[in-house]
Amino acid sequence: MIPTITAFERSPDGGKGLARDTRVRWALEEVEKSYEVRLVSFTAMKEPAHLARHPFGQIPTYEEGDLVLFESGAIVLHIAQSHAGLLPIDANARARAITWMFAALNTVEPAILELSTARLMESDKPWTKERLPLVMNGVRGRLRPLAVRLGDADWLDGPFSAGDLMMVSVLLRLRASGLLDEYPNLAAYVARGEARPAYRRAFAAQRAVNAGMVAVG
Ligand code: GTB
Repeated sequence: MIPTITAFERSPDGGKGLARDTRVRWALEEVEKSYEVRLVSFTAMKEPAHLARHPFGQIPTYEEGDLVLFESGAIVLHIAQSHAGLLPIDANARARAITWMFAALNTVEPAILELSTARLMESDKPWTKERLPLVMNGVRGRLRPLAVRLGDADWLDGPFSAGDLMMVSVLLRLRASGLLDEYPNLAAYVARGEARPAYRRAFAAQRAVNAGMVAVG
């Protein structure tokens, strides 16, 4: 069965791949599963038909037969658990890969989101000049230990896994801030993720939807 995901009809980033449908597309590409995309406008996202798929009126969602999922982490985990290639067979290694998915979403992404909010939504506020360095240090507080743990390995725990897919997807959002460049091994890690053929196909697919649109990020 071919799943259908939802994505922005017009992504505010103009096709830089920063919206969360990209990580779902990437997971599907890694496991070589075809998919269809339903593009939704900001208005349609808040209408009953989409709210039935996603209670918070957001993208991405995932539909496959009777199954309807929301939350990019849950969707990527479902794809990884139901296809070979994104999670190790060994139970302990599998649990560790899932741990890295949660670390990306619960420990690293919140600090990065705070920075995006400060840079994009609060840039005109009088207190942003003072607050921004604190928020940037908050991100460094996550990147530093991550860089130490990664060391000179290619991936976080053995072969590439859904944990890396999620961590790279989260770190990608830092590019414009320059913070990633302070940690050369993390910058190389992200570049390795982006160089994967599956990521390139996912990026190209979302880019094809958004090409020519004006970016905000
Ligand atoms: N926790 C949820 C998940 O992981 O799936 C969060 C989903 C989410 O934030 N979705 C966003 C959305 O639908 C799109 S990805 N927003 C519309 C709304 O809430 O009304 C977040 C996002 C949006 C835009 C950019 N950008 O332009 O750079 C980057 C990321």
